Parts: sequence; C-alpha cells; structure tokens
Amino acid sequence: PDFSGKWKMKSSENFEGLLKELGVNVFLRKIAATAASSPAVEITQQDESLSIKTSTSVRTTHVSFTVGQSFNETTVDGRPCTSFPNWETDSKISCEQTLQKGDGPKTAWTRELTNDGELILTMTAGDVVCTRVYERE
Ligand code: R13
Repeated sequence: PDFSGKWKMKSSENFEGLLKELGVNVFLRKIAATAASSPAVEITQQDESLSIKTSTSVRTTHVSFTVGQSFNETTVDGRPCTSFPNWETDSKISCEQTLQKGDGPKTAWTRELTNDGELILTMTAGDVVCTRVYERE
C-alpha cells in the first residue's frame, strides 16, 4: 500500500485518555488535546521506507523508518523510545515501543490504510487505546 500524501483528521477518540494513562497532568492534557485536534500529517513512502511529519501549533514530530528495522522516536508524551515497526497485515504497520530510560505503561502505535483510502492511527498505552481516522486532504 502507499501511505503517501497529505492527510487531515476526521475523528479522534480518547486522545486525552491516552495522555492521562501516561501520567500527563490535566493542564498539559488540555493544551495537547486542543492542538492535536487539527494536525497536519504528511507522509512520503518509498517501498518499505516511510517518513511521517505530524504538525500542530505546539508540537511537530518527524519520523523516518523502514518497516522491519528499529528506529528511535518519542512516545506521544515525549519520552525517547526505540520502536520496532512490522507489517501486521499487508496494509497495516504495527509498532512496539520500548522506553530508553525509566518505566511507564507499554506503548505502541498502528497505522492502517483501509480499502476506502482512509488512514487509521491507533496509539496504545497499557490498556488504553486512542483511535484517530484520517482522510486525504
Ligand atoms: C505539549 C507538552 C506536553 C506533552 C504534549 C504531548 C502531546 C502533544 C503536545 C504536548 C501533541 C501531540 C499531538 C499528536 C498527534 C498525533 C497524530 C504532554 C508532552 C507540547 C502540550 C500536540 C497530532 O495524530 O499522529
């Protein structure tokens, strides 16, 4: 599948719950959730290599990785982690994260391209799942 393109978010569920599970205080949760409600996501992909830029008014992240190879990124609450992305199906990447220091809930994300061309992002911390649906701009 080709994840390439500019994406806008259609819906988001439980983003604040995710941050709460990660121990983020209510003040920062509100700021983060407000900013994260209108992100701009740009993905470029060549074969198994993806580059994902996620921009908001308060925080922009940029990750580049090859499926099947570990890379460094940060968890959604900003802690450095090592990530291991794999194909869960031929249209879904599943990525497990391991904190570089300290401990916290187990975190992971998935990104899936659906048949109708939507991108579904899930982010997990412990048992808490946030689901965000994107459509092409
Ligand atoms: C600010 C500082 C406090 C912490 C935080 C966490 C997340 C975010 C902002 C902040 C944002 C995340 C956006 C994620 C998106 C994901 C996606 C708690 C560290 C800067 C307030 C804005 C858009 O959809 O891929």
